[in-house]
Amino acid sequence: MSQDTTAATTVAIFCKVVDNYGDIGICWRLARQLEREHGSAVTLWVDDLQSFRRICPEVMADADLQCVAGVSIRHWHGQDGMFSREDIADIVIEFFGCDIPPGYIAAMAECRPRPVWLNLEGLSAEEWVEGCHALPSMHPRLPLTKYFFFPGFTAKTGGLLHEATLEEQRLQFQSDRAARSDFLARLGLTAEDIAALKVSLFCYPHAPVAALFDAWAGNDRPVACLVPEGVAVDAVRAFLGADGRPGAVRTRGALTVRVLPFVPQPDYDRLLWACDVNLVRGEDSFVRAQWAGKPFLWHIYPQDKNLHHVKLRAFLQRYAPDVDSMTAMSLRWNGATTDGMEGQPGLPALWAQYQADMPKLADAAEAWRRQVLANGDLAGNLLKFAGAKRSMPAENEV
Ligand code: TRH
Repeated sequence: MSQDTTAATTVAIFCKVVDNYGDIGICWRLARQLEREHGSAVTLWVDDLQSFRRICPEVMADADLQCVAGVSIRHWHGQDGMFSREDIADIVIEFFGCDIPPGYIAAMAECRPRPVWLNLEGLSAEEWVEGCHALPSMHPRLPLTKYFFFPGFTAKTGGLLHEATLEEQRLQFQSDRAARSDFLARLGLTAEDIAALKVSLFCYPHAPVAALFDAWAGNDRPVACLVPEGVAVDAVRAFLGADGRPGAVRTRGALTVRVLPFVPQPDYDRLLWACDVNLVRGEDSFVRAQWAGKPFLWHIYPQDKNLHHVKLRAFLQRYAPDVDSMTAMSLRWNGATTDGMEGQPGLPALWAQYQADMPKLADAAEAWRRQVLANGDLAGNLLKFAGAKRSMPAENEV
């Protein structure tokens, strides 16, 4: 553990990939930002380098130790028992309660001062989050305290990940028509696709994609649906009449469905900035869509007993609550309502209203971004929190 006060703060992030790309997507974004903007020396421990490689192709899937973008990446696979005091970072972050190695925890307890230990939680707009953010939890045996750090949308939470130059990059890209067209053309889009209403589609397999395709096929203006390889596989195959390989494309009525390659994380941002509407999912793409300044629809990660519908409604109550079509379309997209339920119109009518409200939703996106960023960004808030705890070591050592 670094004792020299002039040395960079060391940060260790532990990430277990539960499924998909959100776990590593969030940890990688946080790691890079801490290194680049705050000069922290970051080690990212991750158990699944294959998933990591999909969002960051520079990552080697078979290296125990590598350095990418200034971040040390360690393949985490049962290295318990090999940690000493010198290995321990000043700030230790476990993502989503991923149980860091007992040997690492034991070495943490040996350090003076003790590291600040945080459990970075999942994102929810529910009110209880404000009461739980920053709560301490004592280790049952060792003199260590772990703090819950919750991302969120209000000043009483840790905020959201947002890089310092993101807004500038987005505005530059969105105001440069040639750069946008070049980017889309490199992904295989034709001039017709670029002129159409461009929708990026990223959702879980149970989304009513086939029904939305039908609605778009009958739309009053052409729609180009851009779907990364591996997403909505069944509906895309049914629409194309073939497997959804990158480059595969088919037009029916007003709708063209085009399969894109799964792109590296920075290009995914550009895709969101270049599209007119973004259908996103999980946590990280959901947050990125909020920074894109465009209308979006969230397909939330499913939970038992439809708990995710509670989370979805909590978000919708905060985000553009006066635009009814956003709520109606979001609930339908997530199976929280069905056609005809609660007097709901069918999906084509819901979409038509949503499309008509897109200018209002673009304004709402800008207002939302300003409102949320007034609370600072997650990486900065996290360092501030850890800094305050480090200056009161006694609290950590009870
Ligand atoms: O992939 P997700 O569904 O991930 C997660 C996990 O399932 C996780 O266990 C769960 O806790 C969480 O959802 C709620 O969705 P998410 O969070 O949007 O992460 C996707 C990441 O993949 C994000 O960092 C953006 C990135 N991405 C690319 O880099 N390129 C692409 O082409 C696409 C489509 C996504």
